[in-house]
Amino acid sequence: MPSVDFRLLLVTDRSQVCDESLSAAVRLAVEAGLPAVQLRERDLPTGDLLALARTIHDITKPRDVPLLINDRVDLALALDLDGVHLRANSLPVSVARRLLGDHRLLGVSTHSLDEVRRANGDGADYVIVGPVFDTPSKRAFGMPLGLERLAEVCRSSSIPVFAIGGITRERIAEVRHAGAYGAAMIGAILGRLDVGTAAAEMLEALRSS
Ligand code: 3NM
Repeated sequence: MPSVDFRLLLVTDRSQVCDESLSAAVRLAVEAGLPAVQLRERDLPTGDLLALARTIHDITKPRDVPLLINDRVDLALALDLDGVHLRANSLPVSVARRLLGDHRLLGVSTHSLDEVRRANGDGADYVIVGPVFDTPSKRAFGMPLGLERLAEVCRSSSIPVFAIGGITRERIAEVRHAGAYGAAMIGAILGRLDVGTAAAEMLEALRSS
């Protein structure tokens, strides 16, 4: 089984990048020490997504930074990526695992205790739990979980839990205190003009939490 040896996961959204291209922003973050990337560009046609994934993989691979891709088991296999991140209505974990093998990471997005327990039972390597705090893209799904629910979820998960949704440098200590293994984020890194500095700040917050 691959190990989840990173505590910070950058989830991509190219629409949030300020100045440069997504791949240029990822390069800055990786050069600043970012340890893992989840490519999540759900609106891109397959050919464009393949090309983007290849460009980003050329940045991450030489630095041994795992690159995971949302949902697309086919592209993970085609490009020999490090793993796949599944949504609730993606392929079941067991099916994805059969296709991907044991040497690739398999993560699952979860939004409740039940979903976290299921992902544990199904053999996922890690879960992302959220939204923990308010975040614009998830308002349609109702109230954020908050820190107490996060703590409850963390207590019942034996695989690493990454908190997502409105995570900032200041909130990293709070989610770690609640039991999260790590943090996943978009805006706090990609939304900054100084992407590299932002990534370094998040890493420092994780190290000191
Ligand atoms: N998934 P930011 S919240 C992509 O709750 C995503 O599953 C979430 O963006 C979930 O770090 C979220 O800018 C958005 O708040 C994360």
